[in-house]
Amino acid sequence: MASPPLTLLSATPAHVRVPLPRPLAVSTFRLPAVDTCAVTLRTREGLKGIGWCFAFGPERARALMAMVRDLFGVLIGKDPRDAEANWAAMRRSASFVGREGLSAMAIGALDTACWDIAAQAAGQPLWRLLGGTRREIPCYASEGLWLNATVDEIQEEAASLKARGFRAMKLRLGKPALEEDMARVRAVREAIGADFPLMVDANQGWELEHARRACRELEAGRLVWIEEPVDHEDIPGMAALVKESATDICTGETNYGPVGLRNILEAGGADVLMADLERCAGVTGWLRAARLAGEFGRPITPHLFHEVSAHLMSACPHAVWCEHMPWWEPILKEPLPVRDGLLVLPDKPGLGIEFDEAAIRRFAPPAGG
Ligand code: SMN
Ligand code: MG
Repeated sequence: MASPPLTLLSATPAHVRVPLPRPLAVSTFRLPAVDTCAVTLRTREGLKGIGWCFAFGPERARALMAMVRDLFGVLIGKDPRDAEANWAAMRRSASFVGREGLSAMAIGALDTACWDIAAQAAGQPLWRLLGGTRREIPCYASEGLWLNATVDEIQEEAASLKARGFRAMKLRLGKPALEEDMARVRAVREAIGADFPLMVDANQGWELEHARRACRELEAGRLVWIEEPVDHEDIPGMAALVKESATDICTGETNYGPVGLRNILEAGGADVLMADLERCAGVTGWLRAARLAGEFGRPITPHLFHEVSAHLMSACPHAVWCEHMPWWEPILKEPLPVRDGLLVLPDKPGLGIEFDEAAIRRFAPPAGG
């Protein structure tokens, strides 16, 4: 029996300036708050789905809102379950201004909200709709160990993340002197022990020759991976490091799917491919990236958005280590729980999360501000 139709009726984007516990810094940028465009999609039949995207700064969040409104013009009246066709139509429509950048991010939020609705309509959590089998997803703590914290502070933070039950964590590197970075790795290792899984992220802050030296010296740190050692467009540089480094190189979060990620894989520019939900233009694009990584025999790991990414990992046996970044918990009714260091996927249909509308209003920046 054919399932009854679903018809997309409206998209409501909201600008939310989500506060951070404290301003953070990595080697290449600072972030005082997370300017987010939170999107709610509604169908004529009364279903509601959510997605969100973010860019650095309030003006860019407003630009995202405009892109979401504009691209919803492609979706209105469509069935949200026609994911591939809707995704392709939105990307075609964005061709003139470019399918990457803000277009991809806006498409990502809309596509994610469509999948939320599709899974609700099927009466299944998204992970199960996608054929997922894993219910508990390994994750690493990523909120913390920032570059603007002192060595003492990161040592304390590392100990406390471990005490909270996390089974892995990520440290930001990219201080001007390599010796400073090495001291930070040693301090964290002292706090968590030699065998505890530890990733590092240089956030594209190194020149290639510096990265070469760093990769050699960091071998002693027994790291899970070294992330974005050089500029994300320097794919030959990444590929050289993949060949030379004893530690795995992880990259991809800043590159856009599907073209950008294919370029990395074809050049051998990543041991582990990191795919970002919004730069892949949502669930549809992320799953494509995962298939591509599989074809190249590479593991995939998601960037941010763990409330969505964990569902996708469930359906991808070659997906490793979900990044746990609780930035958006203040605007959600309930966080995705971490139990014994594992993200526990919900039983509820859809994504299983909802926006806290009162929080969305509370964190809305003043009009015109
Ligand atoms: C990162 C990305 C975006 C904002 C802050 C930090 C970092 C990560 O590269 O991988 O989490
Ligand atoms: Mg990173």
